[in-house]
Amino acid sequence: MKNIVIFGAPGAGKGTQSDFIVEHYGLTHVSTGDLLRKEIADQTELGKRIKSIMDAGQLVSDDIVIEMMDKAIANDTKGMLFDGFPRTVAQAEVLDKLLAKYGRELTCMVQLEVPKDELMRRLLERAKIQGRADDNEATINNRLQEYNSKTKPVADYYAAQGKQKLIDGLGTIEDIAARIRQAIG
Ligand code: B4P
Repeated sequence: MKNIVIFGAPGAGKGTQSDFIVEHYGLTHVSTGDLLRKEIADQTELGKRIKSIMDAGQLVSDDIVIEMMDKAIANDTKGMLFDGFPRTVAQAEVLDKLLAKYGRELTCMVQLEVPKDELMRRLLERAKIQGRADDNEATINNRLQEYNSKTKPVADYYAAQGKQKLIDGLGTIEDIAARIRQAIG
């Protein structure tokens, strides 16, 4: 059973490539961003608390996303693709413990590498199409800062475990999908 993390800066193509990976390997896709946006759309108590945090481009607290992930792993039988999680080293450490709790381990972490100007271009392009509240220049800059200070160290965590697969995230969506399949095997 494969359990894979897809990792990269905002706009690196995590959500986009997730569709190809879950289809190819028959995995359950879990996106913390999608789960959190659903809480906001449904106007739950949690959604009301996290809306301003996400609109500002900051990370939601570890406790909230960890609880969501525990439930998602408990309900899964196929193997999972984690999209947007872990985003801090604390989340990465908990993911290892949660997988062990359910008798699993992480297969690998796929890291999409994309330069900053291209990240900005993609997210501003998406803003025109989808109008996501956090896809504007000021918020994108905050998200990139959060990524550099809190999320980037997660890459070293997986490199130290020998589980990091570095992927060039520039090119057509299909070419990148093929590179990922080759790296995962
Ligand atoms: P996410 O939903 O994970 O948003 P994201 O980082 O922007 O990635 P996304 O998957 O949507 O975009 P993609 O790169 O595929 O997180 C949003 C917020 O939720 C965070 O800021 C945070 O507040 C909160 N959050 C989520 N997880 C959390 C956690 N674990 N802990 C704490 N807080 C958390 O694609 C971007 C665009 O690029 C798309 O429009 C796509 O069409 C385009 N694109 C993709 N590949 C391309 C290519 N090859 N060429 C050209 N364009 C491409």
